[in-house]
Amino acid sequence: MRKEVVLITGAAGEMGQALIHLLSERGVDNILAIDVRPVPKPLRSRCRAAIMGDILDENLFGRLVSEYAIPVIYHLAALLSTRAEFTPEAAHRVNVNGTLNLLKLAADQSSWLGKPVKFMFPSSVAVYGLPDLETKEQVGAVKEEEWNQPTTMYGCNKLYCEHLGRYYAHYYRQLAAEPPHNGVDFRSIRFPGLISAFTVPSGGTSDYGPEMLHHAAQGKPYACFVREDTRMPFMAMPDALKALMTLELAPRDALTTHVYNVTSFNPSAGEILERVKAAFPDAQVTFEPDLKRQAIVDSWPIDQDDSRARRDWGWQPDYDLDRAFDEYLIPNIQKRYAAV
Ligand code: AKB
Repeated sequence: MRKEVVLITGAAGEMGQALIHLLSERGVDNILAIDVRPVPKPLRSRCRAAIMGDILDENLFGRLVSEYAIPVIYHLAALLSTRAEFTPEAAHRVNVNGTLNLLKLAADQSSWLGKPVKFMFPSSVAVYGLPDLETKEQVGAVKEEEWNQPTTMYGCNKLYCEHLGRYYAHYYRQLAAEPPHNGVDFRSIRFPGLISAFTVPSGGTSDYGPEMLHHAAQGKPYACFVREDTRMPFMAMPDALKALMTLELAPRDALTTHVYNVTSFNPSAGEILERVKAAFPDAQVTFEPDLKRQAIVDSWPIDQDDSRARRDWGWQPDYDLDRAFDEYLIPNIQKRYAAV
């Protein structure tokens, strides 16, 4: 008998680690974690198995098919926006070919299981591309179908993979004698920049928010790579997980699209610094914009319109800016670095 598992790719990444923690706290004891990096030891014991493997490796997929039944996939593995600009072709391989491999796995698994496989896919604010700051200011919160002209490889990859997900959900093998029905139940969320109290992101362009906070908490100076007035949407990690879990559990017939915006607050970099300074008055933060990374954030919207998620599956963040800092980020970060 194949063992039934919940598959998480990118399990050693920021969201992967937080998701393993949350699922295991909720009693999920059959997590199969996959990452090219080792999953941190304390989290490994919360998983049924943790495999160090590459989502581009066909042998890995052979092993998955023969050993496991997989009704739910959280495909979190990706190269983020800044990192992807240094190695765009490698990013395309991981972000697109990797996703294609997972979608194919989901389609195969659904034939084995005789029911749809849930495929949870984090997309990003990076799928939007605004031409200039004036337009960014004017348009405000963007709807899902607006401004889909990303300027980064990562943004292009995420946008295309959303389409691949829709394709696998509705049109995969559409010319076959007996096309599969509802094989892949693809559900995607366009996340804003995420901030966690427990991990620091790497390779992203929204990283200035979390980096500023984590540097200050450790008493390290930080040179912020965007202007003080730079504004984009952010979200505290617990809300990102809440969004993923709520969308996963939503009844299929309540969903009117495969891809949803979610958002919670959108401070400027200067406003993030104000919060950081309120908690760490000695924080040494300077603004030294890197014009190229700045241009990427400038192409992202000031905010995302998440009314569709609110209407279809009752999305509502728990953390506004005050609560995110006062009740989640600052107390947990203080504890985390006091323990080091
Ligand atoms: C990045 O900066 O690349 C990510 C994202 C906004 O998706 N954090």
